[in-house]
Amino acid sequence: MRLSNKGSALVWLGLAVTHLLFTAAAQAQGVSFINRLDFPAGSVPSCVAVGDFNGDGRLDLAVADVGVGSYLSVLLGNGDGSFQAPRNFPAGGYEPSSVAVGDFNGDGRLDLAIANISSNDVSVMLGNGDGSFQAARNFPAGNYASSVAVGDFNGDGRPDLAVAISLFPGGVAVLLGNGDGSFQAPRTFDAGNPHGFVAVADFNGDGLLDLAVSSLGTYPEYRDGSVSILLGTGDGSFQAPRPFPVGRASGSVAVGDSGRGQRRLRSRLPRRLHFHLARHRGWELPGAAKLWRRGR
Ligand SMILES: [Ca+2]
Ligand SMILES: [Ca+2]
Ligand SMILES: [Ca+2]
Repeated sequence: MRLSNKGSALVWLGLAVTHLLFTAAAQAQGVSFINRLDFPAGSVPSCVAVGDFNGDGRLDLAVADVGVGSYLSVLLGNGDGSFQAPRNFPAGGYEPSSVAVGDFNGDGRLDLAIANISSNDVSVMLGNGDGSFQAARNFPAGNYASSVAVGDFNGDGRPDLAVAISLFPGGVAVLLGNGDGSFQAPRTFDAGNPHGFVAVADFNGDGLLDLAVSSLGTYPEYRDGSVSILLGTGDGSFQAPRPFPVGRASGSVAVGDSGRGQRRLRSRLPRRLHFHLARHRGWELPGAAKLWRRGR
């Protein structure tokens, strides 16, 4: 039952995020989309990342599957908007909920980092450059590793990982990369309230990467959701979180240069990088409530 509830919440969340972001972008830019195309991608797809994993110049998809089996599915792109049947790889952890792309060993081939909620770690799958991936290697991250993002936080040219840690004591775990596909032990930074998603950008324009972490707010009402900004210092550490209230629960956060009609917090943030917030009702679902009640 727990798997089903969690999967439902994550899928609902993904759909809500996609709908809000694309609707806002379409309204702002006057664009439209062709009818959607559906492709199978595992039992409970929870997160998707994009990259050219076989080097044919066509973008492919990597999909974390939080369902039974804990797979990472790769759908090679045909270059015309369609994708081949998924090829499943063991994600290396239990209940992978998030996937991010980077070249973690510097061989020019894209690799994957996967946040595993129930094994509290990040698994790294090095790419072979042909669309396949080597067996996952795991690195501890923290309780309920729910989201992962990639950036070079200490400026050594090696990609690092930021992982949202959703259960006590919570925070954002930063795993500095060694450049060979391995990562150092996590260093966890306070990020405010319980939180589930992390995004990377330079929010204050100092050339150093910062973190944006969304928070659902406080159980059981979830009316005090927020997004916290953790400014990067450039050495792999981050300043104390600065929260920006967003009202009801904020489940996911993405970063973009805002345009008219898009949801943003322009008055509270410098420069032109703002948030696109996905506020949703998903956490009112019984399954979602159980998801976040766990461990309290
Ligand atoms: Ca490709
Ligand atoms: Ca690589
Ligand atoms: Ca680095």
